[in-house]
Amino acid sequence: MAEEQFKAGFVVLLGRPNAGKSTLLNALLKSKLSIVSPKPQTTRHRILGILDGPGYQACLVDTPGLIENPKDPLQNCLRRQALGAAHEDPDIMILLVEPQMPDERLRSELSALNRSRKPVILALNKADLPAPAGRHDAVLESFAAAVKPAASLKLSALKGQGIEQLVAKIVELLPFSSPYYEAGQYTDRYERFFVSEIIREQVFALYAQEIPHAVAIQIERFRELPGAPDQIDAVLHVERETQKGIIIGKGGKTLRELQSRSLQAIVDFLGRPARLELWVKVRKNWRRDPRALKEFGYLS
Ligand SMILES: Nc1nc2c(ncn2[C@@H]2O[C@H](COP(=O)(O)OP(=O)(O)OP(=O)(O)O)[C@@H](O)[C@H]2O)c(=O)[nH]1
Ligand SMILES: [Mg+2]
Repeated sequence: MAEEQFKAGFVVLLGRPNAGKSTLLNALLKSKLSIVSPKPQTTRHRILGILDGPGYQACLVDTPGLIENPKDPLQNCLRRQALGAAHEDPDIMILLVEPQMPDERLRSELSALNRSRKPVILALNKADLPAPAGRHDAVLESFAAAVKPAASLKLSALKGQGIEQLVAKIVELLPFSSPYYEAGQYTDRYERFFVSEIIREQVFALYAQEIPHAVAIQIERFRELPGAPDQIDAVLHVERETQKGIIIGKGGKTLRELQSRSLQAIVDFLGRPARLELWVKVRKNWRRDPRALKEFGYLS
């Protein structure tokens, strides 16, 4: 294809925590790249997933949910990451909303965000869930009035409904450009990052309430050994002794469960055998500690 006909650009996914941004990224890529949980504030970094198709390359950026009122420095970091992605002048913004969102503030925030007037695709996610008649259209209309989208659509990232239409819209709106990444490159992050995210996803699945939000993970060692399983050592940092006790569980039972679930998911991801050891350490109030936030990769 002649270079001037190729389309490529950056497409940022924005929305409130829990709107389904990471589920949508995975659905667009037809592969699990970003972790998902029923709890808000799951994603803590921007995550790039590269979607190559005939004549186009869409560089999709998952973001942490836009938190309205950050309550600690970690939440501040998450909010800044999402806003930063919007301010870096993406070619397209996908604004993902939910049927239940009574989001006056989000509407005005988002219309203010789009200073460069790049095309916005307004997408109502979770359209598979029952809602009162007319609710979906009403939500779309109220956001459309604020953000003046180039396109509005309904979809279900979970069920894969409306994804093809969304891809078609993205391709239509992408600018003409040569690709940004080599064909076949799938993301810009290393295995180490995904391994820590896989463990974090299992933490979300296994522990209740606030616990997952109090956990940060560092991969201390990731050794690839010829002819032997990879050796991965990960530290789970928690904020208090009591949380450490909960993570470990009676007689170490819960931590063993976490280790075995995480290892299974890591081996599936890597496609090769691995060994995984987990340690739990207390890093007092790390969510409020700029040094810790920096160390754990949340603050640059
Ligand atoms: N019913 C339904 N549930 C969905 C859909 N998309 C996502 N979910 C669920 O919504 C929850 C949140 O999904 P995520 O993809 O983690 O949401 P997120 O916007 O990335 O959340 P943060 O990372 O916390 O900002 C999960 O339980 C998903 O399974 C959908 O189309 N329909
Ligand atoms: Mg997410």
